[in-house]
Amino acid sequence: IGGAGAAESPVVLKGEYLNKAKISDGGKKLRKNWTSTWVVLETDQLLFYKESKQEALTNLKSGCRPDGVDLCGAMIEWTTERSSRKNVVQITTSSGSEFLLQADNYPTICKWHDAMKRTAESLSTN
Ligand code: I3P
Repeated sequence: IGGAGAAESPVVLKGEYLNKAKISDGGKKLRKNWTSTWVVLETDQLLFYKESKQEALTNLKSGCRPDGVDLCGAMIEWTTERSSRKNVVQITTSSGSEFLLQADNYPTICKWHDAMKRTAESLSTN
């Protein structure tokens, strides 16, 4: 089907740096490693880039896909148990992988929590 933009979905929230930690992969626990990540929310998935400029580069190269999380069937919830940090959102995917997203600024992370939750809900009711 081709074309650089073929696989892209509309952006719901533009890129922003958030702290991210993947804590389990398909049910297998991972060692937590927080990293600053450029996060973009699309209508059906959450994309992770190392840096903001990587988003533009990836979009130019067809066939090059960033790391992402399929939000269909995902659970989005606040957690105070999975981290000692404040403002932590947990994403549990349908395949059983778990991610934490965090920002020190509460309004920032709140905006991401609400948008991801709405996106996941819209996908599961389709
Ligand atoms: C982890 C590191 C994380 C911490 C995590 C530690 O240690 O300090 O920042 O998570 O806590 O295990 P290490 O670098 O040795 O792997 P939080 O900052 O989210 O608390 P945890 O094991 O309780 O998840």
